Amino acid sequence: MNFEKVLKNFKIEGEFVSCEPYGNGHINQTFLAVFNEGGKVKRYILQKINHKLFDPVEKLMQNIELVTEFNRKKIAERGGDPDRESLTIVYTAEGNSFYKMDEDSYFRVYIFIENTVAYQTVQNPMDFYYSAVAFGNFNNLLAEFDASKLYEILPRFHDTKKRYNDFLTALSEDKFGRAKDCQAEIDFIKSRESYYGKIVDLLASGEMPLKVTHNDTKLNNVLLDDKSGEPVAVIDLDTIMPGSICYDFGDSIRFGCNPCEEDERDLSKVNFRFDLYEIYLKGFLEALGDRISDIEKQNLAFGSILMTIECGMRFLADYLSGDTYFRTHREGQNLDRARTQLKLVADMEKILDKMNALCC
Ligand code: ADP
Ligand code: GN1
Ligand code: MG
Repeated sequence: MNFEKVLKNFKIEGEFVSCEPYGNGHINQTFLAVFNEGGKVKRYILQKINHKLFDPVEKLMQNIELVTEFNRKKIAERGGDPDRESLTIVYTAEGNSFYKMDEDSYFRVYIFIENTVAYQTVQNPMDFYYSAVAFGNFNNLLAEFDASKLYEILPRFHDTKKRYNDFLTALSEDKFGRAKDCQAEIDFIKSRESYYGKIVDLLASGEMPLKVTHNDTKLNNVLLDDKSGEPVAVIDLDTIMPGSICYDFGDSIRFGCNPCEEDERDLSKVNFRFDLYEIYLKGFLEALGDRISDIEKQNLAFGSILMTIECGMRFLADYLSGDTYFRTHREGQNLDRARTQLKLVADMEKILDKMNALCC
């Protein structure tokens, strides 16, 4: 790819130096672009947007513009620094928030937020605590955002009943004859069917409030200060949509309470970290204050199980379908990812009462 040519379309000063793959996202392609501006190094994040998923890209970017504008205003009102605490979109010369090179290539650019770090696994429990504070505060900010302005770019994203039906379809098609390699995992998912409607049904009945949520609250979607460790910015805003706070909480737990990488093959190392659960819960509840209802609190622990098994069935469905959704770098990677998730579910099920006791 000719990155220099792509980047020329954006309002960036200085000379192009380099552009390399960056980060660990499974959906978009992320690159770190470096420019020399009068002797000073300026860095940017360039992303090739997965336009087949995020369709239409115009609406995706409209959501991100609305949310970042709203957040930047709020951050400034609080005396914060919007350029550091929020994503900053770099516009094209024509003033667009993305650049369409051809039918298959859509790009966007953000200013790189310097002196921060995004972790793949928890290194220090305080990092996880601060990520909880960051996501809890982000939920607070979104609570004031007018949901009707948002376009639901991935409808029914965390509708676990729908995810389960998609999984069953992938299984019945078994396009690559892979189901025989993962019968235990298939049985595990099938035997927990009673879980899948719990939160969607509470939302549908109005018993649980529908909020605007981030929906992809992995630890690597928050930037922490590389010296103090304190939260700086919540990033990766593609999935901001109506949802439940239990989704945001649960997805953070799914990712952060795993001491290993998401695709660890040695499952003896994948042991759910209750100590980290406790720390995350503390930070999240502190940040939310009274902006969380009893029914939401009562479902935080279950939501962690649900988000983890949902992700497990999504990885497994993708394995069965030939790895077309989550990017893979080796054979069997989506199956390995599914297995880590199911191991974490089994661990959490054993201590659900203990997890619940912390917040109810
Ligand atoms: P994906 O959707 O592929 O997960 P992200 O938007 O999360 O992409 O970006 C991938 C990684 O790039 C992040 O985990 C983070 O390390 C880094 N990153 C993204 N945006 C910024 C930014 N504005 N400043 C600094 N780092 C960033
Ligand atoms: C994807 O894009 P990324 O890597 O932040 C996925 C999430 C999954 C996650 C699993 C839009 O997130 O839903 O939980 O992988 N994002 C989308 O790691 O499907
Ligand atoms: Mg990300």
